[in-house]
Amino acid sequence: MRLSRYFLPVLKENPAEAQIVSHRYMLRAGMIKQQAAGIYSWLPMGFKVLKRIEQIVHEEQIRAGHIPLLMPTLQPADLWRESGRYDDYGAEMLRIKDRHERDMLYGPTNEEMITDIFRSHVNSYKDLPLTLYHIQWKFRDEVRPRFGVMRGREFLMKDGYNFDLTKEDALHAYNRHMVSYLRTYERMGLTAIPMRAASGPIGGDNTHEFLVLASTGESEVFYDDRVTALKLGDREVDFDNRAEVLGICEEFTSLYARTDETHDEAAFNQIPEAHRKVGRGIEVGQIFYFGTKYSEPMGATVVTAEGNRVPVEMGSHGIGVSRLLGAIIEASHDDKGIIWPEGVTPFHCGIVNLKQGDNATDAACEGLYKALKAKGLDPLYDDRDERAGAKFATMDLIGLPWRITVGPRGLANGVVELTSRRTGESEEMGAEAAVDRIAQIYAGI
Ligand code: 5CA
Repeated sequence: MRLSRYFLPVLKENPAEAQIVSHRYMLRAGMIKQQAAGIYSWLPMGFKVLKRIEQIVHEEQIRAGHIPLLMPTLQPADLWRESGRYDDYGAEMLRIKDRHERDMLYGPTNEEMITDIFRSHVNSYKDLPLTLYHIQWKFRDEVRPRFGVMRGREFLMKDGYNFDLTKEDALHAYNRHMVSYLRTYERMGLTAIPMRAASGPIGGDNTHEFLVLASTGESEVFYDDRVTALKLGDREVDFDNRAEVLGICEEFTSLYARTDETHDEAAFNQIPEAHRKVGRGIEVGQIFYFGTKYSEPMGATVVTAEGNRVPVEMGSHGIGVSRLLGAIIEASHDDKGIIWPEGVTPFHCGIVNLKQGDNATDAACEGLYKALKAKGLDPLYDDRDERAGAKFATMDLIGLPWRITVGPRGLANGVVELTSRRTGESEEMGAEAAVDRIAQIYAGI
């Protein structure tokens, strides 16, 4: 993309309404625009990152054997009357009447609807196990929408639902979600710690939240800091192998890590003092096992091998897709702007032309731009007629992990400059070598 033809409405001033750094940088970098409290338009660069995050979520869900579908945002109230949650949900639910005076709602989550789909089409234990998920907009009329996309009213969530014959099978589905989430967050450059949590309106007693440590997080967390060193890495996981999946879950949950809702001071005090930490975290996902809480009242049953009809065992599993943009920025920025991890960056690298209009630098930049694209990369070429300082400031703000700077002095020596946004270190090399280096960096991502 050429910046001169893109739509990147960067703000020079700090927006007064933004209290935390991720909100400030998302507004300044022209990623989002607020349309009403907690409701945002996703401008092109924000939309691009949102799509990258969605793509990672899809890949990791599919890797774990889960199946994507798409349910609507609007739901009939009658489904929620069947589960008993229509009245329970309270003011957080946006209730709507259609022209026939039928009660509708904008879905805050989809347990009822997926249970309805299941009961309409599945009848036999032979069709289990089954895990269906979608990535869809939700609406929760939060009392205090704040911090930009972090606590929105309209927000994008991945929500998945498992259907199993036995509790044991459903717990395996729970564990499968835990492992797939660990890899999902790692690919986004995040350390998200699974912490024992409380279930709230979703129900059930088995639940973990995934928290990214950040001083601006809304949850108070208590943990053994050795938990932050655990990594899944590129370990191959056989998601059908229960012992292997359980082993990974045990490894990641054996150290103390809890939110304030489940905190146990006595157990916490057993941690050696040097590792005992109290901090704050951003909740980027939550998994639940709740058995037959929805299947029983809604009649989602299967016939067993013995010919008995039983309600299915279920759980639900959510990732805050739009919230993740804020969480990633909270975890990865400096005083100049965002520092995107390679896994989610909107463009793979930036090209800064220090002397727009100069035949040699223009030609070198064009050559780089085409060579990067020919390798399947997605560069952002700053071809505006702007001062170098302004171009650097924009690149730093929008946070592309790599920048290639092209100027007449370097070109005279046959070199361009490759700079890491994270370390600030620069290296001079030939244009071709720079293209190869960028291609190599992204080859494994
Ligand atoms: N049905 C279950 C799991 S599918 C569910 O709704 N879980 S949840 O309530 O925990 O939401 C899942 C994730 O969505 C949360 O972990 C959080 O990351 C994100 N989320 C929840 N509320 C908001 C909000 N108001 N703004 C942005 N993200 C949110």
